[in-house]
Amino acid sequence: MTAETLAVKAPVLDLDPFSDDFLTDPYDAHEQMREAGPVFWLERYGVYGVARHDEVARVLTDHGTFVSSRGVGISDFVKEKPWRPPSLLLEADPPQHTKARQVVTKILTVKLLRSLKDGFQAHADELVARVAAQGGVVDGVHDLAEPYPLAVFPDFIGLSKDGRENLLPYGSMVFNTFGPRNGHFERALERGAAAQGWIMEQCRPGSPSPDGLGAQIHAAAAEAGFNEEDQAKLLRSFLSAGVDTTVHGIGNALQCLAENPEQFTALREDPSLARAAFEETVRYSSPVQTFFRTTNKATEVSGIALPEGSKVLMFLAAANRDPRQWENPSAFDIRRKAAGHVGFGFGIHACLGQMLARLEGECFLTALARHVSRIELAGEPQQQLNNTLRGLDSLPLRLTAA
Ligand code: HEM
Ligand code: OVM
Repeated sequence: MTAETLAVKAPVLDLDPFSDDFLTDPYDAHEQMREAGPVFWLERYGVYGVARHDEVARVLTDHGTFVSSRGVGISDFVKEKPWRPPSLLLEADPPQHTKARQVVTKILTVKLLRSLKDGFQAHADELVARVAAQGGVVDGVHDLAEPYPLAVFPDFIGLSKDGRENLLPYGSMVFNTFGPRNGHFERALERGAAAQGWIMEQCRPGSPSPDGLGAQIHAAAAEAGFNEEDQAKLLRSFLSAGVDTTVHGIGNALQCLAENPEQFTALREDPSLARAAFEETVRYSSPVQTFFRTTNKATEVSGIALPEGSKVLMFLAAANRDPRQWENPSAFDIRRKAAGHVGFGFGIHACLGQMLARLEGECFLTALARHVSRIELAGEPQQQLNNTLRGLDSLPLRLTAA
């Protein structure tokens, strides 16, 4: 790389990726960003952005240069105190990250996930059959997408039966706080504050029931030499990232299937496509839209120089529809090979819960294929705006029972 190419300046964009207009319908802006160049400068926030699949993958892969320990939101932890003690997983670099990740990976085995399958499927069949039999208009979010993860995930962790209504507001707060201090950030903090006490209490070693995943995480962390505070912080990662993400994934899947009836027909004719349909939903709708990294030294991406201490915003959702990577990227096609999408991230921080998320998605969509013969929109879907997540507040549906 010569000095001249390194001197190339990134194109400047005045888009606000955290404005309501952008969050409501980001797709034209995504194209504008991909077309602007491999790297661009978002002047409103003083951060760089990458929106093409190649550059997003490149930044995710080079975790030695694009670090997570300075925060994966817009705030640089070197300059600003984080609003909560940093995650030992999401907001850590090797070697600390490696150690924390090993503790959890040892527990979340293929064998464990296999042991969950029958129970998860039974819950999904019961819920979907019951809601489909209701007749009339139902809400895909309130009646299906929220209740399903809430029926399986907290029991799996071993959380107390009381207070589970705190899980969604807490997750919504955490994901909003990766963005700037806009209305979404401030309102989420207000609403989430009440949930914090309950979440912290649930994370305390000794709090989760002894037969759940929570107690196993504490035990494995203790064995690896983590003190009680860090044992709690590991479980906190699950309660932060484990519910809103799958709720939005399932809600978005329902919307995609309602809007693309031929895709629902394909799923009905071959329910073994359920897992692929969920994967395509994660690509197409990207429940987690963005994450940041921070450069810990001067570097270069595709010929554009980035100084030390630059915040870089990775548009996972834009990469997942990059025409350089995908054929007909804006078509929802459950038969396509969606592998290679970055909806679960990539590299050392790739989603730790992706196998659990896929299991929930697969069981839910299998139940839908079994118990529903028609799924139609019965009104306008309402987006739930969040600085990081893409999902729905409400999805009016008319279901026909099979
Ligand atoms: C990491 C997305 C479900 C726990 C990530 C990352 C993404 C993501 C994009 C990468 C973060 C980064 O590179 O900085 C999703 C999506 C989900 C989902 C789209 C559902 C459809 C879950 C579930 C859990 C979970 C169910 C827990 C049970 C985590 C954790 C990390 C993570 C702990 C941090 C891993 C690390 O930094 O090593 N997720 N996630 N996620 N996810 Fe998920
Ligand atoms: C964590 C955490 C929080 C939010 C999201 C996430 C997507 C992880 O506390 O580790 O991954």
